Amino acid sequence: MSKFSRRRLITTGLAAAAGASGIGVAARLARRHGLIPPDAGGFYGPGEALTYAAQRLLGRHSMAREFSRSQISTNPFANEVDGLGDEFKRLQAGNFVEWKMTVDGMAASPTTFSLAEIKSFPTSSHITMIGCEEGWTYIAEWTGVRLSNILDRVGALPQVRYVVYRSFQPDWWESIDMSDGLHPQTLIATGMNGADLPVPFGGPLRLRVPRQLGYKNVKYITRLTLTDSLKSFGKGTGGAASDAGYAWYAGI
Ligand SMILES: Nc1nc2c(c(=O)[nH]1)N[C@H]1C(S)=C(S)[C@@H](COP(=O)(O)O)O[C@H]1N2
Ligand SMILES: [Mo]
Repeated sequence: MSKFSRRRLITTGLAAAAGASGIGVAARLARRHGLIPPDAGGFYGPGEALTYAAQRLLGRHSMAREFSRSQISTNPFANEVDGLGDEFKRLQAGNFVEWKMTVDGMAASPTTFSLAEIKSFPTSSHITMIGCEEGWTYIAEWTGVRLSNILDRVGALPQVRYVVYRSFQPDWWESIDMSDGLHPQTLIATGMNGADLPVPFGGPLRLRVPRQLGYKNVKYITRLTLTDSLKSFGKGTGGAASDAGYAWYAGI
């Protein structure tokens, strides 16, 4: 079998597997961003390559645990958020109709989306746990748009390795790699427990990455920047938390 036809077999198989689980877009992006083994068609047979890619995208072990509706916390704890300021209050008073999220950097079509546009995209939900490094956790149902969907809309370039996300609060920003960026549970969350995302929990928009600790789940998202290097952001470690000495990868 030629190298090319093996590669096609792998990617068609992946698309089929992903299609079956409803994440075709993520599969297409995964192929583009190289989430297939570098030497697929070399010592990996097509079957193993498919397993590797599927594992990265849909593998059981790579999914954050999901809970049942009856396990949703009745009194979720919102970490204190200080100093959102007058401009935020003005936007909130206007029901956030003026809220914008800009996606820039390595994209074919950098775009600024209004909140209404984001809310018009297909949604996805999961009941997952969020936990702070300080020890407390709660379970909630999160609803929003898959980040992979946004990346697809703006035409994320093949070189993209990280998504840097920024908040209305300038001190809060983080980044994730494409394994989390394209992950089906990673959302731009707009809702929680069946209602609009409350402000204390990050409304109107929050990056929800359930495979990582609370601090990677930045509230009040205003901007996503697609990049192949984290060096030019902050001190170069990839986030406000890691610039301050915490782990950049806060997997749970
Ligand atoms: N913009 C912003 N995002 C933030 C924070 C914050 O203060 N501001 N706190 C972080 C921390 S440390 C944690 S543990 C979680 C807390 O999420 P919760 O308020 O939903 O419990 O949000 C994270 N995202
Ligand atoms: Mo935290």
